[in-house]
Amino acid sequence: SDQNVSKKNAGYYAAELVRDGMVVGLGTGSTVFYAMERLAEKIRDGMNIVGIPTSYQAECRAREYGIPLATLHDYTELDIAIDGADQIDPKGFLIKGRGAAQTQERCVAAASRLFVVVADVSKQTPSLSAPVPVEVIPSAASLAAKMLSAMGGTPVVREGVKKDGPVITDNGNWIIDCTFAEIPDPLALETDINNIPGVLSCGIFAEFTEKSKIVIGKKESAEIMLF
Ligand code: DER
Repeated sequence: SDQNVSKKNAGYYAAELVRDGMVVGLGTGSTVFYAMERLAEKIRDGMNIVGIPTSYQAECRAREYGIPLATLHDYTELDIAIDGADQIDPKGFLIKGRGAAQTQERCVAAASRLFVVVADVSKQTPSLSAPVPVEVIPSAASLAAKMLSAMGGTPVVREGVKKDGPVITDNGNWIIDCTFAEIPDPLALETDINNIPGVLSCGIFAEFTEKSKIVIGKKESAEIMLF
């Protein structure tokens, strides 16, 4: 499909930013898979890199592609991280977490000198409006939902599709998807949500814009988004 071609163009462009010897954060989701596909080719051509996965999905896919893996215990400073997004606003603020991996994604992004976001044009939006995924320890889910409501949100615990009951994250926690009518100050809302007792992290990524490169895949090419 056109969208897959656009995702591939974005992923392949991002993979070209990776140099021999780099430690690379590997994001979660379908767009990053294309970057991994290209990295696998470069590894077969002799490039040496180490990947730090952000989820079981990223880990499993990286192993399939033969990308050598390590953890944040081995490297607390990464050269580059490549990750996807669900929404991107004109200031480069993101909503992530459709894949429920935003907690480890945020750790890997924070550890990386360069944070490369790969997306197709459908992720660009004039203002962030998608539900904000919030990872919370199960015992605090009701308290967190109450506090999110007090912030003007509409919180819903994410239910499994092939599993009855709440989705359980790679870290053993629940996800609350919280919709806000508008998000005038993403950084402020991110900070407020992340400060709720029991919350591990939320899917608003507004703190990495200074070190971000946003790659927008199109049908014929990929372009760096200016913000
Ligand atoms: O869940 C995540 O944070 C993913 O990165 C997601 O936001 C992007 O997934 P996609 O590349 O499959 O759209």
